[in-house]
Amino acid sequence: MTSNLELATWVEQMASLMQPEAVHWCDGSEAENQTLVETMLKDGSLLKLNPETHLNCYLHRSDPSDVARVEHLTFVCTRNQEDAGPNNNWMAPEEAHRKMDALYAGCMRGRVMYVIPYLMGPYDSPYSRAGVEITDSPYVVANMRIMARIGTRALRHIESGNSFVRGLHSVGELDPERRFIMHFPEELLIKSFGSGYGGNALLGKKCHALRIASWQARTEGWLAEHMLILGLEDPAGNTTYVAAAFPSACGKTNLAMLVPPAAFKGWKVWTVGDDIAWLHPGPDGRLYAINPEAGFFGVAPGTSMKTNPNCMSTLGRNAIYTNVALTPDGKPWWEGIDDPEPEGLTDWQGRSFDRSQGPAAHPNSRFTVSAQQCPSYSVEANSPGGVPISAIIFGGRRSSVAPLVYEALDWAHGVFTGASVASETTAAAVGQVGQVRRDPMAMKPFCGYNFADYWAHWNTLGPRLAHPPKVFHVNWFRKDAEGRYLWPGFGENMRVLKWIVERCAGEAAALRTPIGHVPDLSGLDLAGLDIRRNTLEALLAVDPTVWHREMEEIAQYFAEFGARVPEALLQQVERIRSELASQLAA
Ligand code: OXD
Ligand code: MN
Repeated sequence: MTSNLELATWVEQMASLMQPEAVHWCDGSEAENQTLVETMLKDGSLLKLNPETHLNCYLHRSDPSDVARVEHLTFVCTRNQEDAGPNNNWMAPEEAHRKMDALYAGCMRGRVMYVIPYLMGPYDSPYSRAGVEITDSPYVVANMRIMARIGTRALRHIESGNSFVRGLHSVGELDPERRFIMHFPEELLIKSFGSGYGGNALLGKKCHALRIASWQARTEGWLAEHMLILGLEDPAGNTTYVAAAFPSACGKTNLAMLVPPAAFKGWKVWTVGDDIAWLHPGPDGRLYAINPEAGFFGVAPGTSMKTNPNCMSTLGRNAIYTNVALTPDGKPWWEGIDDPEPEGLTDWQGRSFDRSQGPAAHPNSRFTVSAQQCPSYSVEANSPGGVPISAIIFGGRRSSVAPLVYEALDWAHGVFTGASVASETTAAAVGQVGQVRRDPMAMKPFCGYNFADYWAHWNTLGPRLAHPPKVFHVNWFRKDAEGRYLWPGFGENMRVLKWIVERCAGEAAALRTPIGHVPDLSGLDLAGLDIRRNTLEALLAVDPTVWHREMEEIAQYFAEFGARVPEALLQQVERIRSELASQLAA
């Protein structure tokens, strides 16, 4: 099935371990997809949605115990435990292989083994990387077909001598007690068992494009990041590209597809990616970004014509919905969608909806859809050389502490700013929601090696760039004493993006604080926005007492990484602490 001996041998070995009934090499064609869809419609793992409103769209209901990434069951298996770092669960490679191979033995009896060659990144880009996922889930194949560039062309890429990441996946029996997602970065290998859910099963995404790629990026001098990429076009037609890292379910898809408010005539936002960016130093000393993915695997609840009209227009056809609710006329429905809750709703588990049993759509319910369908998809999104990044934005979900936006003083301070990001947890991962945790660069669940080494790697990158991006931090989620959001968010975030772009051009007023430059009250363009002055002051406030405590917590967090923490980060802690102390003493 392939002229690549290494690949052919591996597939043969895996087939003899897993003993499938048949082996199918995916070509990525429409005909193949139709056959898979038919199979899934027949066995009930897909339901056809109303073709009049949702042409070629399907609903999948996952096992109720398998609805999110399982961080506690996700491991990085390096020879040396220190290399995985305190930020990862670790298991010795031999033990992990033994465990996984025991689970894999005979696991595909009576099932088809699908072999999916895929490419992460645009065709013909020197930055793109190949992988091959072996899976027994037709649902995974159908999703991978949207999220990555799969099939014959990817296989040719591998056959022409390019290396590839190997990914093994079986849904097993979907038993939460027999579920593991293992990474072997030194072997460019992923082994996943027991889950059919997105990030655990679509191995091109988090497992390859973040965990394995971040490891490769460190050894090769680039960055693999949990970032959206967007282009901001001004009325004169100049486009500035920014990359922005936010933890899961904090609005990356909404920001990537933002529609500017009416007062911003002539401004446009172009979407390059909504979840992952691969960043490479370019020949001109700027940082260039590609989106390794080809589709969006977005969180459905909260998505509406008000919050994300571009996304809603993307979703009407050729989409797979997972764990959303179903209306009696066969349409997908979720909390926060425009249409009011209809009579006779079926919830995400296929039960007649009863509010006392929880929300109708699972809070981490998703859509999978091709980026090509997005009205704001950038013409540069498939550019082999990527787009030049002028600003990097870090963000978290903080109801207090962090101001709406601030700009780091320089690259080293920017790395500190990213490394100290904290955010309240969401439903994207199994576990308690709403807990503040440190999520450096929004990579806590995704960095495939020791965070201390990762920060050191970030530190080396800026000085290699003649024109490094400026670094910012934003927080759309600050609340008042009554728990109400201070900032309207969504399209209004354009005002913050504009300030960022102006700062990159050396314009826009700002005040220097110990944590960075915060907009002057006159610095943000508030035309057409009804916001009180005291609300704005509360949004932009940097309280030295609160930040003094925050710095304590950051210092404690860094201490968890021991002597490996870069000195440059500790110097930032000292500088900010001493500036805050002088403010408090004054
Ligand atoms: C995702 C996530 O699916 O971050 O993108 O959980
Ligand atoms: Mn994500």
